[in-house]
Amino acid sequence: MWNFPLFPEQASTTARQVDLIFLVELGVVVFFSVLICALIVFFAIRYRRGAKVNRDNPPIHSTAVEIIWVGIPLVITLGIFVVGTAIFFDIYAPPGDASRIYVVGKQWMWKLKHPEGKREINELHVPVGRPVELWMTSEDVIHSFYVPAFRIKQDVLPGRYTSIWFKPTKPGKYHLFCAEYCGTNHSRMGGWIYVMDPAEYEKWLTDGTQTDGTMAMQGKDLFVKHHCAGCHGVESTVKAPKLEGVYGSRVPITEGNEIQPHFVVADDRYIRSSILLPKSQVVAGYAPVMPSYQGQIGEDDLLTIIEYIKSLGSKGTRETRR
Ligand code: HEC
Ligand SMILES: [Cu+2]
Repeated sequence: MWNFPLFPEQASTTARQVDLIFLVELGVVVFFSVLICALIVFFAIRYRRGAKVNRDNPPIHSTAVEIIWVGIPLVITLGIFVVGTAIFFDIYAPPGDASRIYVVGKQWMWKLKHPEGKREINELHVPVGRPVELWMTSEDVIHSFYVPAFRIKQDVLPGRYTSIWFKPTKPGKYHLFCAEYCGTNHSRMGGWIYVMDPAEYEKWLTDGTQTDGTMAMQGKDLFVKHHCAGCHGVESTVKAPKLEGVYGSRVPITEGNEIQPHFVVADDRYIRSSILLPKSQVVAGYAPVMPSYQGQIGEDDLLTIIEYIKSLGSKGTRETRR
């Protein structure tokens, strides 16, 4: 715009949509404010005391006027509602080809992880023009992931996964903030998003000192380290479900005295709660012998283990193992 930055830069596809609806609303508000103020002034002058105007038979009812002043605002507000809702749904439904970045908020920093294994703190590198889904949770209190230039802001909650996505449109360096007061150093909980040229990004992603492999590979190590493999592994003598193909499948669950199982979809949230609260949803046909890992595995490692379980195959392949 001008040199006086009323708006942060527009650096994502969402930014354009959000600004569009904002400006339309602002325009509507300004238009009606000016119109109403002008009419007030006009009538105040025209019908001021002593003015020689005709005051006989003032109209006290006009159906036409009433229809107009209900109808026009109705159409305008419904229009804003429809467009706003469409944008809202769009912001929360990542496109199929979005790549995931895992985010853990923690007093007072952002920990970010790429599925390729690369870790970052308070910095995120992404390629331009490719949609990115942020899959987020908090290690402690409520935080909020806020990138003004992308016009995205999403609360990051302990004990829950939330997500939002963006598609950067311009290479550059953009501010990242925490937008939820989260304690003493809240104001310093921020960083930068680096939007890079795709080729440069590939280079950034693959060079470096980290050698512990992709997230799935790291997850496999954790799977062994926490003795999950002792029960879920191929050589296990414990009767535990194999995890190949579980991701995205429909899992039969029996609760309490239920005889007929009901089905739940094994998404990230299900797998997380399977690890932390295994007794809350016991797979039909198995004994509730899995120990709870609450307090023993951090959010970071949980995401990493889930990424490993995902890598074991998803939806559809599961039937073959039973
Ligand atoms: C003592 C043996 C044991 C250990 C150790 C164990 N599990 Fe389990 N796990 C089970 C059993 C038995 C079930 C099925 C009953 C249930 O749902 O609790 C299960 C269920 C699951 C499920 C749900 C599977 C499905 O088909 O829906 C997941 C996911 C899972 N475990 C992951 C893990 C992870 C990750 C670890 C390590 C952090 C782990 N388990 C450690 C025995 C174990
Ligand atoms: Cu915070």
